[in-house]
Amino acid sequence: MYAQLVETGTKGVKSLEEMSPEERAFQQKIDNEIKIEAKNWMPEAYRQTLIRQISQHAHSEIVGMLPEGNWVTRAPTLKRKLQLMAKIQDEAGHGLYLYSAMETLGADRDEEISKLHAGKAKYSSIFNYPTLNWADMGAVGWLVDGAAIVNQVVLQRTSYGPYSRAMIRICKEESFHQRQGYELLLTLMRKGNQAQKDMVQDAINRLWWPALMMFGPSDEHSPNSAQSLAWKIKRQSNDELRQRFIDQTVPQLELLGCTAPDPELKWNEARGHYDFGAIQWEEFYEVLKGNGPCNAERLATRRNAIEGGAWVREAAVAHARKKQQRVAA
Ligand code: FAQ
Repeated sequence: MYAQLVETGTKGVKSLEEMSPEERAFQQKIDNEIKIEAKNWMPEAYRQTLIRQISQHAHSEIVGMLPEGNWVTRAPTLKRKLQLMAKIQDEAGHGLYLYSAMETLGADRDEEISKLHAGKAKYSSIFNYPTLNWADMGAVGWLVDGAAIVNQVVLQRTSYGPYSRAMIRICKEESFHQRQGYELLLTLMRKGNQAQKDMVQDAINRLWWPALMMFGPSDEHSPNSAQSLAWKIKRQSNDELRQRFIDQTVPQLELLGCTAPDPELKWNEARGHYDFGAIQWEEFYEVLKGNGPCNAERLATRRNAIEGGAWVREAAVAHARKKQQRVAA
């Protein structure tokens, strides 16, 4: 991949001759699939790229708890409520592993979280959409976790060791999330009344396009991809992963008996892939700028959680100090 990127003169990617001896040794390690660990030398831009991506990923897991949190008190049965709560707790755990992986790069967790709360850090666009009916809980699991898995399965092979190891654990849990979401939708479609079936189609209509946007801008408009692919932080491009997600999701959509809100979605025998319609990138960039339907609400909820929980953290620190003093005495 690296040789290909250099050969094709991909923007911003240095050739081996242009590199310092340290950079060259680093790139050769990457090319030989040797993981980079926290104490190893790394180019500053590699460190910064990882801090950016891992912090955004961690913020996404934490903000991503909110659309589902909206339905915990209204889950239709005890079993569904337990499943939903378990899933949301898993997302919190993913956020914590990822913040820890980010800290191994020298980044400060509180600082990065402050950037999120100040509206300066990104998190996945998908979580700025509302969850309006119960079927959204199935569609989030199936489509949102489904898209997240396609992206994260390849990140298990990312070049930075702590990120790669976090991904291995996260992927196992995401796959349970995807299945519980799909099973929820199948139940509504197979055993539900017409109103429940309509809810499923409505949820798919609203979440389909935002799920495709999760993979990021198309390759030609993705400023970070070339260097991230050369460093094997990313292992496949945004468009390749988006296509894989569509190809594996459409048969599941058909099994549900639902349709996608895309009249151009069609199997292309010659390409061996599904063709699909144009993504509304203006909408994606508006969401990134903070103008999505729920951006303001999501950030306000996170800020309130931190401020409202301050007394708990203070009490925990005071308790720990007292305990330490007792041990020392
Ligand atoms: N939303 O040059 P690229 C989940 C930004 S986890 C917002 O292509 P890159 C689990 C990008 O940051 C979901 N911003 O960037 C769950 C960059 O901005 P910057 C999160 C986006 O990094 C399920 C700019 O656009 N997963 O769902 C988005 O090479 C259910 C240019 O883009 C990850 O974070 C977007 N969708 O590729 C939780 C996976 N796309 O920083 C709860 C790890 C792009 O230059 C419930 N991340 N941008 O100002 C990645 O694989 C990559 O960061 C990409 C973007 C592929 C997301």
